[in-house]
Amino acid sequence: MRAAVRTTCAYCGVGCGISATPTGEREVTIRGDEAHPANAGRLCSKGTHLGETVGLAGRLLHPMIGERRVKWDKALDLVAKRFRDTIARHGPDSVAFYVSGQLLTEDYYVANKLMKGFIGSANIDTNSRLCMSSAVAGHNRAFGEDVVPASYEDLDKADLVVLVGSNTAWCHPVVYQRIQAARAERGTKLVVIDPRRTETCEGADLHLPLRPGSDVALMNGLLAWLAEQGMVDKAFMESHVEVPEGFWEYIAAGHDLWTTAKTCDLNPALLLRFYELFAENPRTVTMFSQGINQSIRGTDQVNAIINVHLATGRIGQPGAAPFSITGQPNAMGGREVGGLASTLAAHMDFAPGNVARVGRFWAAPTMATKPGLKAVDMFRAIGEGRIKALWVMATNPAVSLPDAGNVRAALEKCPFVVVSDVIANTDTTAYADVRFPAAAWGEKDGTVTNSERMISRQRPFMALPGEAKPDWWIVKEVARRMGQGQGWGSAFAYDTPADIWREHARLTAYQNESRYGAARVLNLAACAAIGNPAYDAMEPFRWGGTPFADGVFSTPSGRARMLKVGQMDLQAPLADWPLTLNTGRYRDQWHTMTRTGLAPKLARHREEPMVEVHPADAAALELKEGDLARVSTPRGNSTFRVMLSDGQRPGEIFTPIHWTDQTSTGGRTGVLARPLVDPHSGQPGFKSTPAALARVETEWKGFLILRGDEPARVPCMWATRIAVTGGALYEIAGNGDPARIEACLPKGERIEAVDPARGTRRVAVIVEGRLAGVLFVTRSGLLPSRDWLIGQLTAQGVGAAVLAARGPGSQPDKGATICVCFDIGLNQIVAAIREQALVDVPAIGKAIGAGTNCGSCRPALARILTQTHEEALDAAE
Ligand SMILES: Nc1nc2c(c(=O)[nH]1)N[C@H]1C(S)=C(S)[C@@H](COP(=O)(O)OP(=O)(O)OC[C@H]3O[C@@H](n4cnc5c(=O)[nH]c(N)nc54)[C@H](O)[C@@H]3O)O[C@H]1N2
Ligand SMILES: Nc1nc2c(c(=O)[nH]1)N[C@H]1C(S)=C(S)[C@@H](COP(=O)(O)OP(=O)(O)OC[C@H]3O[C@@H](n4cnc5c(=O)[nH]c(N)nc54)[C@H](O)[C@@H]3O)O[C@H]1N2
Ligand code: SF4
Ligand SMILES: [Mo]
Repeated sequence: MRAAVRTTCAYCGVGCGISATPTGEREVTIRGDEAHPANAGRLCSKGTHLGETVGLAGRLLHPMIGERRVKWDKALDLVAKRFRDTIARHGPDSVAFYVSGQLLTEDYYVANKLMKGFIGSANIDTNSRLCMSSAVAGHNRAFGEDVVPASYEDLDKADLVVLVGSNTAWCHPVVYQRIQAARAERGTKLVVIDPRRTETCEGADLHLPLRPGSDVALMNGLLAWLAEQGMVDKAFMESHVEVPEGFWEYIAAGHDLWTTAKTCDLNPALLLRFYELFAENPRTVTMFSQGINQSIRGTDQVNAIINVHLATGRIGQPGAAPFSITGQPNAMGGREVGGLASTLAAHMDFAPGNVARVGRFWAAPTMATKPGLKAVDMFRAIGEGRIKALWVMATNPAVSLPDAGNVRAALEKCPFVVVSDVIANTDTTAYADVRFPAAAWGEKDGTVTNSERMISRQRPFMALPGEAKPDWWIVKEVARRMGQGQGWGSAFAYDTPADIWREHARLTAYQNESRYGAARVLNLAACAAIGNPAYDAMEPFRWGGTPFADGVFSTPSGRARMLKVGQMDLQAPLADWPLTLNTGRYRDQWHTMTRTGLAPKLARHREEPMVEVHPADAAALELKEGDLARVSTPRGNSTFRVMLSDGQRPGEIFTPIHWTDQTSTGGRTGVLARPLVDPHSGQPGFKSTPAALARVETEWKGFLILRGDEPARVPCMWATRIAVTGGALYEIAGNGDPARIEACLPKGERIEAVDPARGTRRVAVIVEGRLAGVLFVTRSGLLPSRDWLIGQLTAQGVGAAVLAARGPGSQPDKGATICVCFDIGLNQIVAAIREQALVDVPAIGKAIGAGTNCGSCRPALARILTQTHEEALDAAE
């Protein structure tokens, strides 16, 4: 066994430290790093199961031109030539990079430098545009710099944590556990502000199920009430905050409790309880994410939150801060190097002094002098033919951008598309002229910055497979080729990530003093001369100390700014689109599933893409649990499995963002959202789209289980695929003769059973005593549990009994997996609660183990307990 390598999780912005011990060439044991301050050894379900995702299934291992495998030199030369020619003919703004918060800081830095300093355009934007850009714009407006003035330690010290538009229990589980620990240890109060009753609400003192998009009204209402109670910190405001003309008159008018409750569609007593909690607890952290950012008024929503913190002086103090929690592992690193089209580099914008300074530092021949196109505009420009060469790195825009149907049309039309990815076939690589095989997590080497500005190392513990190369290497090789004969060579002469890191650190410190204008908090001077061994051994550290602790902000006056922000008009439902579509994440999947989709254990929590519907809406539409239904919006439509949920507000439905053409014939949320964006940040309003819902009838339903990891195209209306141990499970439904599905089965010994009365057809294929594939279809009957059959994929001596779908002593259906670590399903948990009269979450843990490892399922266990007890009471009545 090799020594453990300390690295950082591949997924969310919590940035948990991981201790990875390789146990084979592509095998690793994953544990939480107890010495990492972000998680102190804890990991959530996704981090815990990273080991299941490091195999080579589906990996892109060689440079490809079209479907042809080529040498690196050939692919790099072609990309350099096509970009150079396009620029020569149509100018620098005719090319673009679309990058990602899943790049390392070093990768990001090189891509940004190439575009903004050498190509001379700022057409480099990142998927962080879809994620954090409203927070960035809000920070810049309020503080004069994009600084998150909070850390996880503030969560330990706060007396009140307010989660706004954040499903923390699922999306930042380790932070959620930290909040729950603070509740248990010191009675911290927790308020959740979200239109849906998510699992995050299970451990909260108060849930405000507000009308979507009414957050500005809520925050302004809070501010008006605080002002009325004399709770404004006048001394702090006078010394440290600029208040716009007429601000308090504006807040005082029309923001009383009753009007606010009406706008937000909230019970006034509930709202007042929140106001009182806020008043009682000066140590408040307000943590927000996509429910705030992903709105066409996202920036105003961010500033409405910051206003409240400035007015009460709850900033720069222990346990008091507005806290924008980031999504991706390196969303923050991208912001630090300037990877957004609207920023230049190192927290500098495009002011002429900054352009000149960065140009000097880079010795850049052709500096970009103005912001470039933001993601949605960039893809519009591609569709309109204004951008003619595009390079996509570490993101899947054919799935994740709004109006994804038109994004695909744009990619199709674009004369030259390059994609750097770790996976060979994604919805986006389908449009690539050139594919570059990038190094993946576990192979990559560099740094990431988490939500609280903590920089940590990602370290490799596996060799690069095939011909894969780090993203920074690919970019600098293209840069060197593009610059041939123009003297750019020395600007991209990096040998190691440490070379890039030092340069980035030097740039953050370069002329970063108040005599050059307001000094920037981001200053990594201490790292500017770090040696290679020290870089390798670098411990996690947070930059910026406690920002704004001295009340000095990064604006020219040194004062923070309050902004007069108003509630947007909330539209009444439209006749053709009577519902509102909200979109977001599942607990055990990451984005477009290229990674989490490889882990059988993570697949069983939610096996299919579902549309969550309030029971009253479902009744009106004659929809039952488990039906298929089509969600349509002005931009497109897609099919989902119906899931009834009284945690939805009536009139609102929710779909997940994870499914793609690789994993399902339906369930694509990206095609539904409109390309409408916030005017300041350009961030799309993903959380609110007018929609309609209708049942989709199918004549039969069934499932298909296939051994091996080669994906099959199943010719029917509905087919979704998940990884299972030893193969894949497809849930299917359709019309016409289901016999055609048998074409998906492999060749081998075939056994079948047909029941014409129920229209049931069961076919199994056995190869050398092992199950190779099985198809179950029924028109009116029930389908058996898949669990036992899946187990047969890895069993020996399988025979005709397989058609009975259960063996001697086989267990009843476990139900959807709730506890991933111990593979415990809903039905097993309900049975344990009933049979052993369990009363709380620890009791469930003691009885059957659920929730005792990573803890991600504890909120779900709490909910199952309540529901099971309620059902028992109902049954007793
Ligand atoms: N399991 C998992 N975790 C992840 C990710 C993942 O894919 N899977 N992705 C990571 C990334 S990149 C990101 S950006 C984060 C996102 O993390 P979150 O922002 O927590 O996740 P979302 O599910 O997108 O949305 C959060 C909540 O906003 C609510 N919301 C919708 N409209 C409104 C509104 O008008 N007002 C308010 N107050 N709330 C509203 C939604 O109902 C939803 O519950 O998660 C990160 N962590
Ligand atoms: N409707 C709706 N849409 C949304 C959202 C929403 O809430 N609702 N959320 C938005 C948000 S916040 C986000 S962050 C985006 C996420 O959306 P995307 O960024 O499109 O999603 P990912 O699946 O993370 O895409 C990452 C890609 O990079 C590849 N990859 C992984 N590691 C590496 C690497 O090291 N190098 C390279 N070159 N490639 C790599 C993966 O295989 C994958 O293809 O989705 C956005 N879209
Ligand atoms: S909370 Fe989970 S996904 Fe996020 S960094 Fe930690 S282990 Fe990874
Ligand atoms: Mo994100």
